[in-house]
Amino acid sequence: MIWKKLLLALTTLSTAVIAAAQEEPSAFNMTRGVTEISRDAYDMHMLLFWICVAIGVGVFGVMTWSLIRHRRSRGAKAAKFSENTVVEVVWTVIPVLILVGVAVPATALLLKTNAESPNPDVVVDVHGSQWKWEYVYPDEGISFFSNLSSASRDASQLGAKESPADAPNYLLDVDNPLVVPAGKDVRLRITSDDVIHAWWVPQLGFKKDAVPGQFNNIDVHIGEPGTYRGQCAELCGSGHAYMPVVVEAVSPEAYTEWVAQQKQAAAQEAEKASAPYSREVAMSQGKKVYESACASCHQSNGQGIEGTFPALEGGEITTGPVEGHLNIVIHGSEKNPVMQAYGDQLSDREIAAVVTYERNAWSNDTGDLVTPEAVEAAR
Ligand code: HEC
Ligand SMILES: [Cu+2]
Repeated sequence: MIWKKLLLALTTLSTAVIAAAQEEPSAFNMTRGVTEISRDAYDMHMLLFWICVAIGVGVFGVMTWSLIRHRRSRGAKAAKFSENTVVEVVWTVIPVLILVGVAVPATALLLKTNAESPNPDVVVDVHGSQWKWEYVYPDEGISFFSNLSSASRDASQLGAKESPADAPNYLLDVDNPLVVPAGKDVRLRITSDDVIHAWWVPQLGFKKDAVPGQFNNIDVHIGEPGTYRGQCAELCGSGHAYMPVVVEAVSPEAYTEWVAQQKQAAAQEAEKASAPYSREVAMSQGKKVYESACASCHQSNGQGIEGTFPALEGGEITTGPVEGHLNIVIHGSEKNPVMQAYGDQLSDREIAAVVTYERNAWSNDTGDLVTPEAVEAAR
């Protein structure tokens, strides 16, 4: 047993050493990351690691040597003294010196982590919300929700056809990643719309709480283009595992192009949203709202999740009187706060569209066309 443990410890140690020497990602060590902060944190970690190794080797070396050298069979006699001022001073002073010596660079790094650049190139507001992230680019006028990818969502269902192993980057993939330019200063202003979440991407080297009513700022400078994945790191409710973070760092040129595309798409959306309201427009707009705001719980196929989220296909409310349907979407559920009030999050037209969609999608065929005026009246 003890040999197995020792062997395991030795293997772990040697892997860490080799990985450190080669700077390759290791299954045992923390990641070196892609930002200056994460690399500094990694270097600090390795420095402390080697200090601990040196202390460990020193202490256990002396202990082992003493045990062997002063064994009874060699005729060793125990010294009989209590209290030794010199020894006590030494074993107090040395650890204090080590701790202070470590605290100084660690504090300096902590301060550096929180330093804000005077002129960030891009500002993004990150909103945690049960259970997705919303990214708002105030200067570009862009905003979108980042939901769990449908492949991960489907594979997470009880009795799903796909197994988690089939979903690429299971629970670490989203429909719309956060896009930022590589090589630029990006200010993330992290907040929450409901409970406390935390925005965490290991390779960026930090984890920041998303607290309602407050912005926690952090500056990120990603050197190399790439895709970096993380998760919500604060237990935030039953969907906590289903709100991953994906950051795509792209070249500044690709970023400019992406911004232009997003703006164009937003303009097209706005045009659609102001098109005369008809059944066809309502169904297409409603499907979009449904996929981004409702499908994470009620599922794209309207089946919900048994025992947790009610099915909307053939549901009592979705095929019953329009008033009841509008009421739960606008004001939320009285019985279960997980079904939020969408009255403040969606416009009259969006609510009208999504309710129309739910009443006519899948096998629901009430034939109702719910109008924005009806929503306004029901508020
Ligand atoms: C976070 C998960 C979640 C999201 C997102 C969500 N719902 Fe719900 N929804 C629920 C839960 C839970 C209930 C059951 C509430 C109850 O028991 O009173 C519910 C109930 C409903 C019902 C009543 C169904 C019935 O037969 O009882 C409707 C209609 C509905 N939601 C529509 C929507 C719409 C429209 C959206 C998107 C704008 C949405 N929901 C988003 C969790 C969610
Ligand atoms: Cu969360």
